[in-house]
Amino acid sequence: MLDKSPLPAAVNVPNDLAAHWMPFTANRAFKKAPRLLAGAKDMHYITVDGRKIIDAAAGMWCCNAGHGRTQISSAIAKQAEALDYAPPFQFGIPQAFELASRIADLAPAGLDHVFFCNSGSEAADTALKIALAYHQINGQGTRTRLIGRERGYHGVGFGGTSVGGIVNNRKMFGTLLAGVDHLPHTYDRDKQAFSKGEPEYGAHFADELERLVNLHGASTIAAVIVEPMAGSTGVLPAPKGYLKRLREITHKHGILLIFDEVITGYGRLGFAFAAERYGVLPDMLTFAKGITNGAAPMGGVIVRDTIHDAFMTGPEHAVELTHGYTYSAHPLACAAGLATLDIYRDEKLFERANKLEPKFADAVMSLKGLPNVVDIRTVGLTAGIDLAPRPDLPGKRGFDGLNSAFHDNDLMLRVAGDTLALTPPLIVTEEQVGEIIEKVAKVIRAVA
Ligand code: PXG
Repeated sequence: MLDKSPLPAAVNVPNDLAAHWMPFTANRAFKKAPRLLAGAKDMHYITVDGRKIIDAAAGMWCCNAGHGRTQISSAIAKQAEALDYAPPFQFGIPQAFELASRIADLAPAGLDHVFFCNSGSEAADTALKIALAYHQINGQGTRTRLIGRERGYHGVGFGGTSVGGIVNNRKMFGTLLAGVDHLPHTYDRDKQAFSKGEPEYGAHFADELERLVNLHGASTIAAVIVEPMAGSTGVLPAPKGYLKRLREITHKHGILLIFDEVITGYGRLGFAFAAERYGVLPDMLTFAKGITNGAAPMGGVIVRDTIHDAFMTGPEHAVELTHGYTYSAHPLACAAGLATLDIYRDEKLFERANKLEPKFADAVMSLKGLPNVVDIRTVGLTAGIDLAPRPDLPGKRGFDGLNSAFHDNDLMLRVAGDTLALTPPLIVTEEQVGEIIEKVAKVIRAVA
C-alpha cells in the first residue's frame, strides 16, 4: 500500500519505495533490499549509506569517461542558464550542428549525417523508419521486411522489440511488427568457449541471410539490423569475418545494413565505433549512452550520404522526413555531448581502451576454473562470464551475484540471466581491473 502519511521535513532517502515502478527490475526483491545510490566520482559510486562501490558497468554501458566529470556538468549548467530549450522542428541551435559534425567526423567516411533522438530505443526505431522511407522514395516500396537477429537487443520500442531476439522482452507484447524475420545468433559454446576477442568460428552464420533472401525475396527486404557485439544478451562478440560477410550479402541484394552501436559506440571496443574496428561500413549506425557519458539522455542515427541525399528532393518548403522528437538535439544533451567528445579526444580514451584490451582479457580469463564458470567471452573493455544456471531457478545465480557484488563486495556489475557482464569506464586502471576481478571471484564463490 502506498504510504500517504506526511514525510518528515528533512529526509535524504525516500521512506516509501512503492510509487516508483522500476524499469527492467525485480521490484519486490529490490524494495526488500534496495541498492540505492547517492553519488559518483571517477570509477566509483557512493551508496546512500556512504559505501564506495567500484563501477564495473560504466553505469549501464554509458559512463565511458568515468563519473562526476565537472567538464560535462559545468557545460550542462552553463547551457541551462543560456538556453534551456529550443524547438528542434524548424528551429535549431548551433551546438546541435557542431555536435552532429563532430559525430560524423568520428564515424567512418560516408556516414555523414546525424539524426538526433533521446535514447537507444528511439535510435533503433528511427533507423528502421528511415530504412522503410528510403526504399519508398527510392521507388522500391515493396521493401518492407525488417530482419533482426536472435539474442539481439535494440531497445523497447515496438520496432526495436520486433527485430530484437530476446524472448522475455518479446513474449508479453503481442504480435509486434508484421513482416519481421531473424537471423540466428552467432554463439556456439562448444566451438567458441573461452574465446578472447572475436571467435574464430561462426562467420558462416551470416550466410543465413541468403536463406532468408531465398525465402522472402530480396525485393521485400528493407534492412538488417545487428549489434556488432551483442551486449544485453550477455556479451557475444561477432565471429571473425561475420560482419564483412553480412555486408557483402546485404550489398548484393540491395538490403540496408544497420549497426546498432548503442553499446559499442564511443570507445567500448577500442575505436570510436565498432564499424572501424571491423572495417565494415554500414548504411546506418545508431548510438546513445556514451555520447553524453550518460549525463543527459541522447541517442541518434548516423546515416550514409546517399540515403540522406535521396530525401533532399521535392519542394524546399516541405518537410523531408516526417519523424522527430520534442527533445531531439536538446540543448542540455548537446552541451553534454560536446564536452564528452572533448574528454574522449583529450584523454585518448578510445586508444586507452584498445591498449588495455589484452590485459583486461587475460585478467577476466583468470576466472576460468572457478565454480560454475562455463564460459568467458571478452572483446574491447567488455566481458561476459556465464555461470551455470541453477536447474531449479534459472537466473537466480546471476541475481544473487548482483546482490553479493553490491551488498557484500562493493562492486557494481551488470547481469543478464546467469551471465555476469563487466564493462568498466574506459578510465579504469590496470590495478582497478585487478581489484574488480578479485571481487568478481568472490562473488562467483559466494553464489556457488
Ligand atoms: N540498442 C542496444 C544495442 C542497447 O544495448 C538499446 C538499444 C536501447 O537503449 P535505451 O537508451 O533505449 O535503453 C540498448 C540498451 C544491459 C543493458 O544490462 C543494456 C541496455 C540497456 C539496459 C541494460 O546489458 N542497452
